[in-house]
Order: sequence, then C-alpha cells, then structure tokens
Amino acid sequence: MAHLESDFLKVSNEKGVGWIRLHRPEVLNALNRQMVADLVGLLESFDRDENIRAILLTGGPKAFAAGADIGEMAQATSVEMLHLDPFADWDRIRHISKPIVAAVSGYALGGGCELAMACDLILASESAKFGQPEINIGVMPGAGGTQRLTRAVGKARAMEMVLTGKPITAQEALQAGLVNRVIPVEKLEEEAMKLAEELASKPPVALRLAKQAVLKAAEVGLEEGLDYEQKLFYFLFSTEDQKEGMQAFSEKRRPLFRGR
Ligand code: DAK
Repeated sequence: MAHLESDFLKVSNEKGVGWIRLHRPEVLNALNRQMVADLVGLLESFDRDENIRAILLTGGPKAFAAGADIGEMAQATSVEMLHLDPFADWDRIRHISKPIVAAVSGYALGGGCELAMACDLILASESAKFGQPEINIGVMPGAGGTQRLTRAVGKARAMEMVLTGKPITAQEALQAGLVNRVIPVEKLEEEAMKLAEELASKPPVALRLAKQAVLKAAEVGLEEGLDYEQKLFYFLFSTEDQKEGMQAFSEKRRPLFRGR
C-alpha cells in the first residue's frame, strides 16, 4: 500500500513498523497546518495498512517539535480560528487504533509536547526537554497540554509547567511519569525501533483493544472502565489469534499472529 509523500515528513516502512520523521529542521519542526494535516493523513493511512502493526514518530536531534508554527497563528482572530478550525486535524490522532511510539530528542514544546503525549509510549533521549511555554506568548495549551499533561504528571507539576512555561528535562519527565524511558541520544532511534518492532510482533486485534482499554481509564470511572475491559477481553475469544496464542503456549512454540 502506497503512503502519502510530504514536504515536511519522511516516511519508511519496515518490519511491520511505519516510521514517520517530522522534518522541518530550519524551524525546529514547528508544526504548520499542512504538516499536521499530512501527519494525520499518514497516521490514518498506516492505520488502514494491514502490513503495518505499530507506528514510530520521531523528530530531529535538536527538536522533536518546538510547537505549533507561531508565525502562522500570530495574526489570527478568535472568529477566524473558530470558523477555520485549523486544528481539527489534531483531534483525529486520538482515533488511531495502532500503537504509536514517540521518540523524542531535544525540544518537545507546546504542540510538540502535546503531540508526543497523544502517542502511546514516549522514549526520551537524554537531551529531551518537555514543556508547555504557550503562556509566554499570550495563550495557553490548546491540544491537550492542560488535560493529558495533568493526567500524566499530576496537578502540581502540570500547573507549574503550564503557568510558568518552564520546560522539564528528560530525567524529570521520567520521574514524573511522562515518559517510559530515557536513552542516550545516539541510541534513541535504535531503541525506539526495537520497541516498535516488539509491538508489531504482538497479536494486532488484542493490541488495538488493549490500547483502547488503557486510554479509556483516563475518561471513565472504575466500574465503567472494568466493565469495558471485561467486554473487550471476552471479545478476544472470538479471534484466531487467541486460539493460536494459547495453543502455541501449550506446544512450547512461538505463536504466529495473523490479526484475525
Ligand atoms: N514556530 C515558528 N518558528 C519557530 C518555532 C515555532 N514554534 N520555534 C522555533 N522556531 C524557529 C525560530 O523562529 C528560528 O527561526 P529563524 O529565526 O532562524 O528564521 C528557528 O526556529 C530556530 O529557533 P531559535 O533561533 O529560537 O533557536 P534557539 O535554539 O535559540 O531556541 C527554542 C530554541 C525552542 C527555545 C525557541 O525557538 C523557542 O522558544 N521556540 C518557541 C517555543 C514555543 O513557544 N512553542 C509553543 C508554540 S504555541 C491546538 C494545537 C496546537 C497548539 C495550540 C492549539 N489546537 C488543536 C486547538 C499549539 C500551540 C503552540 O505550540
């Protein structure tokens, strides 16, 4: 299946992993509208491609992304923002059903931090800096920075980051529970690819439903969440992969998952 080419994204596809690299280095991968539209289109196209089972999103060594493109927003009025809804594309990211690993080096600020948080796992290099500096340019986070960040790191730290605009280091992000691992800069992409490949080897239907169930925990109360989890669990007994997984365990061999 062919995937969209873009001026601002580099794309590859190997070993079941669809790899997207944000590539607008002259402005530290500032996310303009076209770039976000291309990114979302590509994520959706990976989501439909049966040969892709996990997605890896990276930036460059100096920046994952330094935020939405400030120049593009600077002169907009509220009414223009409302009518154009230039950010509607962002919202589609949360409907991607395959797991997305973000590998972050350098700046992940504003929309860059929000984009990383919209992914499912974040690996950070030792140089990574996460922040919501929107307050310093007269606005506030608008793509999840007050919601996903607070759920990830708790009110105290989120409040400080959002109100002061000061970024945190990779180690602080690890301690706060924002990222999964901190990795030396030169090893980041290799380790992120290994993790994405590992995800790509799992049974795709179970992977998708497990992702949905974990995300649900941030939205509903415990009882509703447990009920949802149980129903998805029962559903998996209608898949060939469940039979194959359990049979392979009994026969002491590696399972061959087909996504059915
Ligand atoms: N937008 C546009 N250009 C940017 C940029 C950005 N966010 N960040 C950096 N650049 C550009 C710089 O202007 C500079 O361009 P030239 O001057 O060379 O033409 C080039 O990238 C290199 O940057 P610096 O010269 O500033 O590099 P330094 O190493 O000195 O500083 C820095 C790096 C990351 C500390 C600094 O560039 C910086 O503070 N950048 C801005 C960070 C920021 O404020 N980010 C938040 C932007 S607001 C929403 C969705 C998303 C959003 C909102 C709503 N909805 C769904 C509703 C998101 C909003 C934001 O992200």
